[in-house]
Amino acid sequence: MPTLTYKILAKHLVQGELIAGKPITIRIDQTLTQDATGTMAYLQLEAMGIDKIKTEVSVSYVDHNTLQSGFENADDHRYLQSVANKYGVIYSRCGNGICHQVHLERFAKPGKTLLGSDSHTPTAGGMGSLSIGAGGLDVACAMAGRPFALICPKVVKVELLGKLRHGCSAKDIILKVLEIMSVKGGVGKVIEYAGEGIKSLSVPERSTITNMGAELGATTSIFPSDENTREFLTKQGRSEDYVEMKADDDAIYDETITIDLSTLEPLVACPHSPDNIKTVKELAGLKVNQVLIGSCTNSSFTDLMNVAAILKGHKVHKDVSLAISFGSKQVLRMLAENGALATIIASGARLLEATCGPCIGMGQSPCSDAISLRTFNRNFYGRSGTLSASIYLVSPETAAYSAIKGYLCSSEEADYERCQLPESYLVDDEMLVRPLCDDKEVIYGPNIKPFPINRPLTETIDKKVMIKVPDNITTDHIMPAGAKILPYRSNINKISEFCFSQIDEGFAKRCLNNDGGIIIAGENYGQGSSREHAALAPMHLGIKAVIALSYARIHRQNLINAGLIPFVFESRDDYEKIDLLDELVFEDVLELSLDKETTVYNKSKDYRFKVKHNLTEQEIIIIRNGGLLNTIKKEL
Ligand code: MIC
Ligand code: SF4
Repeated sequence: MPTLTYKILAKHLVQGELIAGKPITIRIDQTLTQDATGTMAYLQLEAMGIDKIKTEVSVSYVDHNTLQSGFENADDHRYLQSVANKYGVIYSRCGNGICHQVHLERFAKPGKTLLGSDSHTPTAGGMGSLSIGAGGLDVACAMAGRPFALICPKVVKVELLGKLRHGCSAKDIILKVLEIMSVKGGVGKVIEYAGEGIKSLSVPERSTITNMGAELGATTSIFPSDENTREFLTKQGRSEDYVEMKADDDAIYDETITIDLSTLEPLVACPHSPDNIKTVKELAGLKVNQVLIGSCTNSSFTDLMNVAAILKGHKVHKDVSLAISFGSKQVLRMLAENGALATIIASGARLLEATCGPCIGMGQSPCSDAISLRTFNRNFYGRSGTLSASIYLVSPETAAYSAIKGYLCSSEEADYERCQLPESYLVDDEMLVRPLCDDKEVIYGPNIKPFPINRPLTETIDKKVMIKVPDNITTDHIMPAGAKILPYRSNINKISEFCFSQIDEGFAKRCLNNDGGIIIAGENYGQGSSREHAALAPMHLGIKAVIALSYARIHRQNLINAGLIPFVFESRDDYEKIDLLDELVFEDVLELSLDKETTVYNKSKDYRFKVKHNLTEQEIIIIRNGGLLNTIKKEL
């Protein structure tokens, strides 16, 4: 009776019972890191004192911090290459492609577990791999051979029926799921796709869906592996990696959602949330300034062939800047060789590297008040680098057709044939550097600072509220990215200056003037990325605890790993009553135990309220030690 998720979990279970809601640990077969989270992860790995990684495959990708307007990013790349060589990690050179796209093409395997220091690691779920995003420290631990701790998830079945109509695509399916479930609907759940409808979806299309499943807050999303998976792997020259993986026919799910693909129409996620869904028709005619195609969601060979087919014989509208980034060197080279790239160039599109690029604000910030259509997965406030811009998320087909027209319009009207998988993919692994594990030194640059370590919990917390934020605050609000800030990812002292800067410029200074404090937040605090920096920077600024109505999974774990307690309010009333700079005393925080709540005294307003912590036994130990790295060092 097991679901596909529970079959893979059972095979990898190290501790605990497979009962939804209970803590478990699982063995990790593969890991991936990218450069913006990777430097921290490898500094942490170095601190663990192992000789060589213990996973089947670990790959270090360089795809985020690729704009080199100073020495910092290039120094990070050099460090990553040298440390990968030492510990046995494969290094994917800058230009080889976006981590998730390359991992899908070259490494992901059905039935395996993959842990990645990037929230879109579930991309490989399109292949039938149980792929989970986590903070860099958790990934470092997995590389060192430690099992990964998680809460055993509930499983939601999304049953797909029918076939997509002309002009619709996989992106419209995940936008529909987001409309149904919302950005917090997936917390504590794995989304498992099933039904007749999946037969018409190729692995890259399935991966668009599992990729953007991260925006549901889900632990991960997964498709079964079947003949389409075999076809993709065979065309990638990896037929031996195929195994069939599927749920039992009588599998029992916690929830079921049914979507008839033939009823879908092109959809769009409106500012500033991926679940703010409308139909393209509802917004048709909206004048567009910028169109960006690419990112780990929509940059496969088939996606870009569909784009080329729509652009063929047309010019990009004179008022629109269309820029395209390619998922991988494989995709780019195949388009170059089959002529599609020439079509794209002829249309007037701007060509970008095979990297994340504008998705993480590395260039292409749009003009003031711009309307920007993107095939990406996130349209969080400020992420584009232009605070006044409005970002709309659409399929590659809608994006390409709208770029020609100059306004948002439905790709149902575009004249093109949906592209099928190629005869075979062009396999060239030359940009994957195999590690020699020799004695070559690890090279650090001057911007690479040691990993910050918290202190064990020894005092009662008596601090002021440094910021109070509403529901659905993203890690992009907490620790913004973009070309100006990302070069400091290896330097927590420097990057901390930018903490919350897009919504509260005075936050960092206020923390320094008050010797740290407390963060007050609403529901789904820390949704979005896996960046540990959203926990490390507040910790560095002296934040001792967060009290929120609820948390996103990865951010909650990153807070605990950094030694910060993610307290939970018992009611929204308690949240409402607190104001900026209120002084809060956590009276029995030193007695942290599984069943105990903590009483908080609001000294400024003279009343008490209770907060929960929902920590597991192991998490309590981590908090007491001042974080996961301290705990591991103690164990060693
Ligand atoms: C993102 O899409 O937000 C990122 C940039 O890929 C992050 C990782 C990071 O902040 O480095 C993610 O998704 O985890
Ligand atoms: Fe890169 Fe964007 Fe994907 Fe994050 S979401 S991994 S920034 S392409």
